[in-house]
Amino acid sequence: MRAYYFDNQPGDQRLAHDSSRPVDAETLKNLKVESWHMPVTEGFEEKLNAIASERGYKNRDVITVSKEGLGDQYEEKIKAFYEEHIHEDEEIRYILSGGGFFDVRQAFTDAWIRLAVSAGDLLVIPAGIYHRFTVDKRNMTQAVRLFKDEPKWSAIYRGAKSDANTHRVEYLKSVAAAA
Ligand code: KMT
Ligand code: NI
Repeated sequence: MRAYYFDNQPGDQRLAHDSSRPVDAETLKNLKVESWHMPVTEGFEEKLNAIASERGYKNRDVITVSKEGLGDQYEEKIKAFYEEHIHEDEEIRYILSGGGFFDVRQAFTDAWIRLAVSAGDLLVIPAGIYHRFTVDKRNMTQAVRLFKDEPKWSAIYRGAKSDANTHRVEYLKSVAAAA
């Protein structure tokens, strides 16, 4: 997984938007973003199961973010995923095929960091971090999504309410020391 600062230029969200300023592992660690790479062919399920049980994630599904995969819901989902939001749980995704971009906000600077994911990338982003997602030029991301309880996607879009959300407040506290 490659990480770099988003270039903040207008234009197609599926383009790389690479500012040419890389983001190092230390910076991601400080933001509590974790990632691993494990080829889709090599017993990835064991690692995924371990992470799921360690973190108390009981359910999972497979989403195919593409025109074919989402059908009538395609436009709506593409828009919803790219609108800045938080979750009250960690977002855990394992990419099976295709790829895309997870953009996460750096705490305090509010800079966008773009995480370019492809098959084999396992990404954990913390509860309370502002982020968004888009497919890339391949127009297809197939991913395993882990859920703590029911396999239901629920997001809180950025605004006064999300800023005051306890998971947001706790997240900011937890990263403050490293900032
Ligand atoms: C999210 O919450 O940003 C998503 O679930 C994105 C789609 S998973 C490839
Ligand atoms: Ni999300």
